[in-house]
Amino acid sequence: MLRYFTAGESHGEALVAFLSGLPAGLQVDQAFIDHELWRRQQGYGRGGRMKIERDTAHILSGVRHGRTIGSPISIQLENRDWKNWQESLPVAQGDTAQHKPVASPRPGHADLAGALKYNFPEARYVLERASARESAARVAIGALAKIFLRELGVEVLSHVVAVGNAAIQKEVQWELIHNLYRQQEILLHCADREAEQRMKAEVDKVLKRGDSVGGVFEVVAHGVPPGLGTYAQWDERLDALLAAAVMSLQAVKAVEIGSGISAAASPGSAVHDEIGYGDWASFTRFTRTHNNAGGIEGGVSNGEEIRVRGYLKPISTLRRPLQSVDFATRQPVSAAYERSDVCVVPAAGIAAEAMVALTLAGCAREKFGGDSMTETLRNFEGYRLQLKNY
Ligand code: EPS
Repeated sequence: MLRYFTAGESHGEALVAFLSGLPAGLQVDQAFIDHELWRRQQGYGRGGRMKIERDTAHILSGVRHGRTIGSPISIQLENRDWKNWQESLPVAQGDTAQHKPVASPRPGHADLAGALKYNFPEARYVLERASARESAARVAIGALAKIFLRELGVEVLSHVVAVGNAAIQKEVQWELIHNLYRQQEILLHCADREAEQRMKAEVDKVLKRGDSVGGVFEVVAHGVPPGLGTYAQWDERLDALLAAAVMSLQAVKAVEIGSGISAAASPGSAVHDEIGYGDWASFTRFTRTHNNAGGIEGGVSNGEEIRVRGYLKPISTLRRPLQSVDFATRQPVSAAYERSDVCVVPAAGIAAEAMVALTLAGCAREKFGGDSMTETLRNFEGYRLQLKNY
């Protein structure tokens, strides 16, 4: 069973991520993990914080001589900004006069709900953990899930479909998404240059107004074998697992599998992917006319690409804040403002890649088992042979 967990606050000393359940003998590529962390930090519309941070994964356990040993893996990511917060957010009692309260909750943020829930007089501690900074820790262990999946021939990448009103209309093929991965610079992580410029204009527009903007990303998993997830039980359905995993990311408000949203308004004949039989592809001879199902039918992967979209609300910290209430006086005031990003759609897409990779890796661990990579790959090849009977 693959299990994972993160800890750490946005301006604390470090983030920590734990991943338990990978087989022994998997070669760990440190440079790949750091490159994934770099990808998450890119994108037009990020705030000043990204000038401070340069995330690198410090592996503390579970990897020896460059390979997993079957023990839990823990990874630490230093918060470089910590040096600016040591006095105001100490672990020990410290000097309370140095505390930096978040005096009025931001609409859309966890501030108010979190303060009410945990009995805090203001929202500083809420912000610290609710912050999307935490997604860096997920990306670090997501990179390990990707390294594992790569051994099974599965790759997981994302691209940006929309920023505000600027959207890419056509389906983007895997090759184009793969090309994006090789880029040295990430603007808005869109596979279409013209659409990307329109997206940039959307960011510029909100920047000028002191506002923020959301959007849509799509995660594509390529090379996924049929048979991951199951309809046998509600909480084992792959679509349900992916929806929860992607929805759990900060600011995601909706998740779509394949063309799920437009399918609701279309007749069945226009939605379902007709089945044919032809040349041997990587897993079967069965073919499809298109992939509206997003690679999942009945909660089971069907051998097509898995496509999951996440819909992001605009960032809730606004330079021109909305109306709120002062925690102390209960008087109407503007919501708190702290340095912030104005657009994080590309970064959220990278974090979602991690969540999709962790989910698929978990299902693959379930299906193929094994305590060492040798055993896991033998089981995987056995399944592949079994599929050849069709
Ligand atoms: C975030 C606010 C900003 C973002 C941060 C998420 O941080 P700060 O308040 O320190 O400027 O930059 O994102 C990250 C640090 C990151 O690594 O993605 C928030 O409140 O969610």
